[in-house]
Amino acid sequence: MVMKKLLTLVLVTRPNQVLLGMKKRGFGMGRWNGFGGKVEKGETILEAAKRELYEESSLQTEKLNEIGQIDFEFVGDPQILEVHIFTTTEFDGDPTESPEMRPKWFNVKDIPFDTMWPDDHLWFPLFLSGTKFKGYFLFEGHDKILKYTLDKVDTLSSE
Ligand code: 8OG
Repeated sequence: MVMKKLLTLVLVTRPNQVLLGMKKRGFGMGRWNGFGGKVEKGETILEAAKRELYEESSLQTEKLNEIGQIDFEFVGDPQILEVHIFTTTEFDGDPTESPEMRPKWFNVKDIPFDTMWPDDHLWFPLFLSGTKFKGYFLFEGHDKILKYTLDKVDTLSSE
């Protein structure tokens, strides 16, 4: 039986820059990433995305746009991670380090793909050009992609 776990990921941008955080602990530790985490019981995906952004970066937003949805499968793990990816350009507050993340603005030309999840360089160009997408990645461990699909879409299921 396939079990799905819902996760969020928020990518905050300003002109020519994207805010990433260095993950200091847990899943994805040592990699730059957007801000996000598990959707908890009783909250919507959108509520979870806002909450996780605030908890991890101190930024608040009322305006998230869903840009992508990716399913991640790991060999030997029956649980599929269904990650809902959002962007925003409108936020309040200053990015602040949290126990989980150390935030930093990157120029879009200097995104540190070598220290990010290996799938990110494949779909970041879509996100950066405002193109909606759906993907599936099968990983062996956390470093090797065995196969994947990535497609542009007009709408996403939760819209
Ligand atoms: O709560 P936790 O920090 O474990 O949530 C994991 C976060 O990592 C969540 O925001 C979703 C995100 N994430 C994955 N896989 C990948 C990936 O391959 N690339 C990127 N950029 N983010 C990922 O779970």
